[in-house]
Amino acid sequence: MASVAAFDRDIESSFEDTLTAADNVLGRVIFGAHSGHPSIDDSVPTLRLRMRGDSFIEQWMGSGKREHGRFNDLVFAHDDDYLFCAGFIPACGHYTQATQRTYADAFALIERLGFPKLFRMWNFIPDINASNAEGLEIYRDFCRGRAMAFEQAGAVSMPAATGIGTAGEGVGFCFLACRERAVEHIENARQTPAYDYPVQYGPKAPSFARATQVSGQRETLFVSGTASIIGHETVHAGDVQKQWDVAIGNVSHLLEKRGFTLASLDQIKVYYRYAHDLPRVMECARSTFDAKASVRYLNVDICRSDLLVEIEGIAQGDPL
Ligand code: 3EB
Repeated sequence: MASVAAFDRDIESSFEDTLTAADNVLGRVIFGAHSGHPSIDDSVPTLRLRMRGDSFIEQWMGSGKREHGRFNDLVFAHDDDYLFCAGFIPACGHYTQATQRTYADAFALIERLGFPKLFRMWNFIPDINASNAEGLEIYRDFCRGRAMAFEQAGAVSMPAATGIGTAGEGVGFCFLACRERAVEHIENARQTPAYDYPVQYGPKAPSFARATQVSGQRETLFVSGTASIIGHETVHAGDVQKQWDVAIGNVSHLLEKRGFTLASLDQIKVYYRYAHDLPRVMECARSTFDAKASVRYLNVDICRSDLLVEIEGIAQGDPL
């Protein structure tokens, strides 16, 4: 379609230490001291997440021709190409229904606004390894509601995602979607697709793809939160160095499958469970990633209690 070429622009993100001019910002995530319902600040949808570790602002840049709004509890902004949307589920004893409802709103919104191609989601879940009011792990409770929403939506495919802890109270989430760009969800031969995990990991499997590739002027590969899981099993419980190596092996496999290398990974987030592992994890990152890559470190619980580290990032460019 001729109109597509005119708006052929890649989605770009950056990590900032302070707020910058709002003109072309589609959405912001503030990793800091506070969490709560997202707001629209200066016309920019803004999600605040209370986190331990680095404080920083993730910004998603649009073309400048923005529209913003609210839909039930969701805040959003979009330009001609991309939609950023954020939401929040207050802390509760049972997350299944609230998650299902809020995700259903999100799917209704992308349908209504005409951004059907969901390509990246983040979910920040409080007390992720604790039990809910009925004794089900909160991550599994969340996964059940999310899976029901995907089942009901039918047409929405599961994108690259992160499901991770937060020090805030309530689930904060955000996602990116686009109108008509080619979007491809990718699995990893080393890992069972998360949506096929056996029932031992919870009543409904996690709903996400290992990576999603978006085609624009350049190709962009969004790598999901990736941990030390081979097949469906955690490997190297208790050993952060070995977990790092397996997680990086998983990330490399995905990148190479799409013609990228580890050196092209950027906008990296490293999630680590124990504060005392930070020096080791930073050393691992220094010896793994390109020196110019931006890397932020977040001290949070991870969706399986035996996981110590999880890694996500974005590769952008012309693959080999
Ligand atoms: C795993 O199965 C566990 O729930 O959205 C990575 C990425 C993980 C996303 C999610 C969970 C999620 O690989 C970690």
